[in-house]
Amino acid sequence: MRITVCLIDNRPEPWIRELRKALPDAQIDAWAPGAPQADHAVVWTPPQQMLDEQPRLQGIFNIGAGVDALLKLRLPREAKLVRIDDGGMAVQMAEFVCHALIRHFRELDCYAEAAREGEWTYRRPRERADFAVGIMGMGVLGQRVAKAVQQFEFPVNGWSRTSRPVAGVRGFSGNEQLGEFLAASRVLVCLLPLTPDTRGILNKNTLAQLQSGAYLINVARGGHLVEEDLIALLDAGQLSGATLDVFQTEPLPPEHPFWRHPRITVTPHGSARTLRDETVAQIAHKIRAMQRGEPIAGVVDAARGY
Ligand code: NDP
Ligand code: OXD
Repeated sequence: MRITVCLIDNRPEPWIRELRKALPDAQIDAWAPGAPQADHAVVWTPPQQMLDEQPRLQGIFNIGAGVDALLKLRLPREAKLVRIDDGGMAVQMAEFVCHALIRHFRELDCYAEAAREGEWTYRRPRERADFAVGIMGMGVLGQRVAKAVQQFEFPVNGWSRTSRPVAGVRGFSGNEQLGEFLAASRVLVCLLPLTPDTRGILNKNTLAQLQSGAYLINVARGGHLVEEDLIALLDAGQLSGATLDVFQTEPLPPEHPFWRHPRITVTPHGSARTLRDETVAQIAHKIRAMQRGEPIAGVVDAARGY
């Protein structure tokens, strides 16, 4: 079995070293133009040339959860496209979202500002019942985030494409229930995949349906947010702030207004990083299962877009 590794923006050597340990019988090498035909590929944003030169791939293993970049490419017809399921990202996402939520709810930025002035002042306690958290996308990451948020006793709403009953979460599904979901939420967390149906879903019409003074946490993809609409809603006082981990253009250009907006917190697409050991173990497990002809989890449905 031959595996080719093509990781743009990542050094392939440590991945190859770990993959060789996990799959000692396989021939595993970094992809370069003209590389021999492989059975499987381990990829992150590969060039079209790589896929065109590897028409007999059986599995294309993305080292992340989101496959939006891959689905823009022409893929070998028979290959299964496989995403990472959790792989250590879900707990990171849960801690990141809880941190942003609690920082907003407990007004920790106001305390930090007061401390800089040497002021000993209290903020009035706020009712957590007034801060319902709406999670868009109740998949692997959304469900883990919901569980963590529930631990802090915030009301939780979940929105998905199909109905996903989760204990303690008020569930909404489909476009017909989007308005109701938004109207019931004050803190909005986006954990949707980027697909033709979800591109631009965070816009002036949807964000304006949130409860007054709403807060946005976008940890999914920059393409979900219409960036100028967010700035207009913040400046009009309709939204109270946002934590953004993902952007239309990454890295976020130095002149972008998000960097300097007083109510926007920017992080560099790091809310949940791919962990190499977990990811390699998951990919090796799935490749072995495929060799035995067994079904595997995390196969992307290209027509659905995730
Ligand atoms: P999953 O595929 O497990 O879950 C996706 C969820 O979104 C599902 O609940 C699905 O509904 C729902 N969904 C999809 N399309 C729609 C739609 N049109 N309307 C309503 N709901 C919809 O994905 P993950 O939880 O693993 O990951 C989510 C995204 O998070 C990734 O695609 C990626 O873009 C992003 N991500 C960001 C990271 C970062 O560092 N910032 C790190 C990792 C991931 P249903 O349940 O009905 O199928
Ligand atoms: C992912 C990401 O999709 O890191 O896994 O954004």
